[in-house]
Amino acid sequence: LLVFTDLDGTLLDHYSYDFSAASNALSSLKTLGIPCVLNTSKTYAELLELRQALHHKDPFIVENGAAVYLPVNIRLDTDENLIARENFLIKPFGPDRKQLIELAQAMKSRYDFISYHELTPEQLVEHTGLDSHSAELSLKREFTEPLIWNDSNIALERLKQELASEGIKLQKGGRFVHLMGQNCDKAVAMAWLKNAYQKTFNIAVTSIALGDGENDVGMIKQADIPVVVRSPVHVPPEIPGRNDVWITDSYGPQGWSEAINQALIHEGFI
Ligand code: 2M8
Ligand code: MG
Ligand code: MG
Repeated sequence: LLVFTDLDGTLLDHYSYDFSAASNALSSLKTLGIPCVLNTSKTYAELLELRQALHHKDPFIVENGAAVYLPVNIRLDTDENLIARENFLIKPFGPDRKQLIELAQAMKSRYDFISYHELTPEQLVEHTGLDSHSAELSLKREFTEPLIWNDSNIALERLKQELASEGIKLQKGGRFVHLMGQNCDKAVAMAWLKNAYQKTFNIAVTSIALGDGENDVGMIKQADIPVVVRSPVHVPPEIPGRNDVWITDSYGPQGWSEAINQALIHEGFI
């Protein structure tokens, strides 16, 4: 079993970013040796800190699928030249953020939004409820540029069409719309990593994916066990083509534990 999980609104509470309700289920995964891959909109800098708090040792995926980070001690068969950085090997999928910032600047006169690079840590704190240190870590982006979208949904659709021809997409997150590479997706990064595990251990891996938002739909759709974690702020997203989705009763980390425990029973671990 391989777990892929979103963070904000899923493993972390939407408002407080607290994960204590999921601690027991996280320990169960650790005890059973089941990798728990964090698959999030957050940055590498944010993940370094969060992983310490979570005692997390497994691979993780940053900025909405823009890059997979493999801890160097986890040897996976990937047949590719990965980039080495600190204690990790990186598989990037995304364009450089610089290109996205230039694009955002060029769009500025025609659409109403605030781009991440324009935000001060104080404004980000205000918008997200992150503490100021976490806000600074969130600003250290490498592959994506989140936007606070103040324009209409129609304008958003129009911009999506415009960007498609440039290989760029707009991905809705919990609070932001993320400007990013067309080929970057939580689902694509998940498939790459699942494949690496299967190749390395020469077994068919069962995957479970848990998420609460629109940016999680692709990864949930392709999981063997698809889980939508209930959100206190929006209705559960539709997972097209799946009629076997588990929707948790509880919100956020509480719902996450519920689903993990159910999956462990379902897969015969407990
Ligand atoms: C952003 O990500 C969330 C994910 O759903 C969003 O789009 O609202 C990112 O900027 C991330 O780095 C940050 O930690 C998070 C805080 O809510 O917001
Ligand atoms: Mg989320
Ligand atoms: Mg997220």
